[in-house]
Amino acid sequence: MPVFPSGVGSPGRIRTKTGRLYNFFFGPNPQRVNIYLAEKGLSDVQRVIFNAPTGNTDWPPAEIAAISQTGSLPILLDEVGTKITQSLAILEFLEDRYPVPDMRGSTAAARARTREIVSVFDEALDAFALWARYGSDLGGHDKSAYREVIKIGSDGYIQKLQLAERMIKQTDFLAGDTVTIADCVAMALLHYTASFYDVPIPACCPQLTRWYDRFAARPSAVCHEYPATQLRIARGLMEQSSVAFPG
Ligand SMILES: N[C@@H](CCC(=O)N[C@@H](CS)C(=O)NCC(=O)O)C(=O)O
Repeated sequence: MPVFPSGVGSPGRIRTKTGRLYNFFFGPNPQRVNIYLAEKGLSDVQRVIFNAPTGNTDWPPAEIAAISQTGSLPILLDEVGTKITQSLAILEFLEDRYPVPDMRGSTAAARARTREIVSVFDEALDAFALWARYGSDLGGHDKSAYREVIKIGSDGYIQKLQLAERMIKQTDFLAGDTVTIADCVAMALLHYTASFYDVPIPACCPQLTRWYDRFAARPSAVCHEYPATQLRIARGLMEQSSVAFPG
């Protein structure tokens, strides 16, 4: 059953202009879009929010199975039936449909910079997902058989954050002086790694840490509760997988 929690994440004004977004309030890909909608101030998208799958529930529900082969969210369906099943494509689509306020950059160079930073955090998520899948008790794998995979994932994650640290400048936001989709993508990832897996931003990334602390205080960055059972198992990924960050 879809849920419609109140507060920051509640569904916007219901109109059919841009169709319907199916999403969770959980996970780095769904949260990219939730943070974006809040920063954009966009209420033209009808939101249908599902409880995060717990592993014990039947997922996907019929409403999602009817439109998706994988059952993975977010999915945006527009008013003429266009279906978009990738979070970054949803952000780009909404930027095309709603150019104001601009959250990509006003010049080709500014847009390229935004996309560069988005790509770095997207790659960081891929590396983190590998680490978490094989290094967390949540994954249920025999960790000793996956030491190399865990190392590739955790090293890759740290290297991408270090790359981001070198790329960002002394600006209020990651790609410049205004909020862009790069902030939404980075915040969704770093909040997830910190608050679900208990993995902090490494000390070698002080600029990124300062940006995170500022952005986390914005209303858009509010995160809803994680499923308690999964959270209990997930916390402490570094200890669970014997990974330490470089000093
Ligand atoms: N590449 C996709 C990935 C989406 C994705 O992995 N969604 C996860 C939540 S983070 C999900 O729906 N998991 C539930 C499932 O697949 O059963 C995107 O960026 O939108």
